[in-house]
Amino acid sequence: MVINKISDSLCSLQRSSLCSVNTSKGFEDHKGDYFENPQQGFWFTLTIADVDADGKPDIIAGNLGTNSLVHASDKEPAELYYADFDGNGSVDPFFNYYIQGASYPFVSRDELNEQIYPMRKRFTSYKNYSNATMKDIFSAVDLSKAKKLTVSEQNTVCFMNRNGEFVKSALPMKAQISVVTKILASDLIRMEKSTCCSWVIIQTAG
Ligand SMILES: [Ca+2]
Ligand SMILES: [Ca+2]
Repeated sequence: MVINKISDSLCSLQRSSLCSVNTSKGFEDHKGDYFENPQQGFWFTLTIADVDADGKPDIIAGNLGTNSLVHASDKEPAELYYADFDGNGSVDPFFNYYIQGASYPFVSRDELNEQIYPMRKRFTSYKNYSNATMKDIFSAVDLSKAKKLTVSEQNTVCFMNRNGEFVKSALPMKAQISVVTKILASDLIRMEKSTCCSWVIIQTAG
């Protein structure tokens, strides 16, 4: 199926789903119809524009950018484990990302101890927490029971529509300096003569 009308679809901000289709049964996840691989990013905003003026709508997706302590890639994804680890009735989320080949929790020792009180006995000093990974904090059984979200793309990107399949390419470095929360796509130079999008303006969180 070739997408000619993006308005038939809903582009989602869910981390692992970028395209849901409004069907008679409700919205269904159809990303597999349009994307070669799951596109797992920190998606903050999506804009539809015919970037190459071929008559087919393309997708510009705002993301975290690369100027961040957090790094995510296919080989070293950022992960969010969440479960009620201490059984007190509230969900405990733990975000992790890779540093020099090992994935460490984002939270500080103080934040961990505040979230899960019994951890005070396990990590009695900042030093013994400094190199702790998720496997040091939680048992394999606890982690296997937890749910997990994964991010492997942090660039703000453009998905070019190639006969109904969207092919990803990262925007230039200037678009990666911070979180992209808003995107304006328009041909600001030749607006009356062409529908081609020659400019993409982004608004960053900073
Ligand atoms: Ca296009
Ligand atoms: Ca809890």
